[in-house]
Amino acid sequence: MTGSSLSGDGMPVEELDVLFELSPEEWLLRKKGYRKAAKAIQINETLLTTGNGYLNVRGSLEELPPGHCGGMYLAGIYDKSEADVEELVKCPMWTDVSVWHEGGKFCLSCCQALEHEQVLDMRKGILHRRTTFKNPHGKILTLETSRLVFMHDPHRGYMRVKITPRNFSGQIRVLSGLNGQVYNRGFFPREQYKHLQLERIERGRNFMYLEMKTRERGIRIALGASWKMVSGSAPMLRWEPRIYGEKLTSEITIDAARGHSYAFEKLAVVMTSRDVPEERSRSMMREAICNLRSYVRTGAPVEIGRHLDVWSELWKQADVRIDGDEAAQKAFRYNIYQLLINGPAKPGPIGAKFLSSEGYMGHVFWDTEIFILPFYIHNFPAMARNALMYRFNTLPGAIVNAEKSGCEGARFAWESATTGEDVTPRFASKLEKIIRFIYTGVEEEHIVSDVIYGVERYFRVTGDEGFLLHCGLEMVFLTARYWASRVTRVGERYEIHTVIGPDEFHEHVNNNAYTNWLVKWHLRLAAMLFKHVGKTAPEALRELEEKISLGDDEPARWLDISRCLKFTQNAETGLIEQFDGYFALKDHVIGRCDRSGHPVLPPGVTYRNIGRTQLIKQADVLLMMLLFPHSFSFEEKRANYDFYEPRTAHKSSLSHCTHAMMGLAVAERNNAYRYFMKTALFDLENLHDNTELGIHAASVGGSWQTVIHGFGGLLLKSDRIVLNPWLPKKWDRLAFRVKWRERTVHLDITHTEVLITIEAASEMTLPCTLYGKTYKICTNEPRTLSYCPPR
Ligand code: IFM
Repeated sequence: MTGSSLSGDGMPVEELDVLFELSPEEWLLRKKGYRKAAKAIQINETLLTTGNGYLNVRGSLEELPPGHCGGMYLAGIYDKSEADVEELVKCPMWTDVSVWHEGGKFCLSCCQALEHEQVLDMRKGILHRRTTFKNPHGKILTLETSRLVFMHDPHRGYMRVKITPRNFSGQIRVLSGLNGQVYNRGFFPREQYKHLQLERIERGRNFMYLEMKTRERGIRIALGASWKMVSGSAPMLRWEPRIYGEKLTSEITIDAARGHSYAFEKLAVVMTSRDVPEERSRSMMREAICNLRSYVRTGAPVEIGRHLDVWSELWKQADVRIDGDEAAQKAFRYNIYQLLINGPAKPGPIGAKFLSSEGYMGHVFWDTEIFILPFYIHNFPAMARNALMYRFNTLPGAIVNAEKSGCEGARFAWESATTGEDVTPRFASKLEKIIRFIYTGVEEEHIVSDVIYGVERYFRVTGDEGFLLHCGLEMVFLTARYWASRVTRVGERYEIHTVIGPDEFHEHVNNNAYTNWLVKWHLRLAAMLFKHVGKTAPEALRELEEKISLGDDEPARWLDISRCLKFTQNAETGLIEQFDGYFALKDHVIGRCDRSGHPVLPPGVTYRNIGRTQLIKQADVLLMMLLFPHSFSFEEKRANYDFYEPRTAHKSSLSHCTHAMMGLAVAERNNAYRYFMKTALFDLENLHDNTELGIHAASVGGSWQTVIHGFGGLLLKSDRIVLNPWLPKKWDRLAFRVKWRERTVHLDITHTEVLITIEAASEMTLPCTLYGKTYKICTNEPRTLSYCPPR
């Protein structure tokens, strides 16, 4: 790049170079070399996603080589059209750029890659790429790009492109596009669904505008972009905006000199009709172009500076230092990066694949409340609230679900999208690779209480009374009402029949222990809250009683069902039967793992007959014990861990983190570390061989919980901090901070000491229990506590 050239906004280009400087190696995810296989391309696209939780863009190469599965996803934008059920819509990306010379494109599918690397700078939320192509005619050209989605302004994106012809001079055409020809993957190979139709396509002096509309709900998605050359002294020979159907490009042709670099800049704005008030949504173009203009006026360096400031604040809160274990540190940082680029800035869904792909159709599962939410609760409570507000806002859909299943109250959907009505697909080709009916939407009902578990955990840590009174309570009561109408009376007790527990290998079972335990807890919580709020906020309770026509006898009935709901545990062994009749099934244990460490099913067991065995897909009873750590003794946990762990096939990404944390709870510490590393590397090492379909968000959230709640041993109660840390041998230090009711707790843990500081606006003392011994901690005064870790 030439020295002192100026960008179109009068900003020195060097300023950008400084902003784009790579962070130290520990913050970088490097993907070197190029493999043509579609799967390899798509895995990188998933891993290198950038975003801000409103709009995320897969890390696709700008020229979109054959086999790519590029896409941009916008939080909460679903559409059904011809698909079986509503799905997250793949939107046009604004990052398309390609470089041409003598009619040929520099593309990795047709050129030799003399060098190729993509580098994700996790600290800055920037994706860099450097490729040197040699085309079939021997022409060598280097392409460098840096791109990002702004964290401070979720509607904007930026990309800088630099080209350097290495061994030739001549005309080079640099195309930048917005492409409305995007499709979601269909159910069958090669099947595609088109969810967007063209609404408007315009070009102007230095801008491109594309407006698409979702076919069913008519949500308009507007993309505006400016594309220009910002440095290099080559004469620009031509600038041609072109429209081809649903696609437009802005094409700049330059007369390039060998060895010289030329830089271009793309500024993009994305908004939907949901982001602007109804009366203005008709003139989306005006909204988008005004936004783009003001963005151009401010200029990229200023915007990038703001973006970096926000990232630095995010990491200040969320970073976790693991000293002594570089591999764990780096993998774990990547997981935090994923959580940061998916935090909902507005009330909205967090899907099981985050916004990294249309895998699982972008649907929201229990993964959100049980696995992902704790990170936000402890770091960014406002984002946690936004995730829970999605559930509150979709209560009407949950009411419809309950009605459809012949019950009262509200039933959160197993898979949820726009309205909260169940969108679980009816068929899938599951593990057994045949098309089969999916029962989870009908039977996997523990989700109803999982959501409430998330509400309770949020309230316990944040103390957000406003949310509890105005949203949480209604969720708790309506779902309690659901269970009261769902249970079956059998003699003196209640049972829950025909469900699927977290272990999805066994369908149509009665009295799944996990489900029943959660329902017991849920109904008791509902009755207790009714009593408590009746005293502390009677007015709010009265309003709610009226709103949902709460019957006088309902809370008492909840309590009665809670007490009498079946839950059995062997008094002698402490073992809990996963569901009625489970112990009578054919006993098998996992005897061996394959070369990648995946459990291998015993001879004769297939995914078709596995339901007749005791093998389970993922933690079920153990997860229940993890969620209610104080309800079970060490011996009970140990007995169940010893029984269930060897019978678990870990065919779900949710399983390993649970085993890591339970391993710590039962002194299986080496196992715990092994399970933790699997969780932390789940996508980075493509452990389930499907990372191309998106990030396993539950595993990401689970790795955070394993470090903080597991190794860090932290539990925040409403009135005290509980700590039971244990660090793996090679960890010298674990340091992090969490938010706790308007306070920030800093923890710096070694093998023998905990340095704790509770940062708060006022001076007070707060109890902290470390391995059973309680200390009074004065706020704003660092305090070192010694401990002797268990061996
Ligand atoms: O919610 C999970 C489920 O527990 C196992 N199958 C995948 C779902 C989405 O991650």
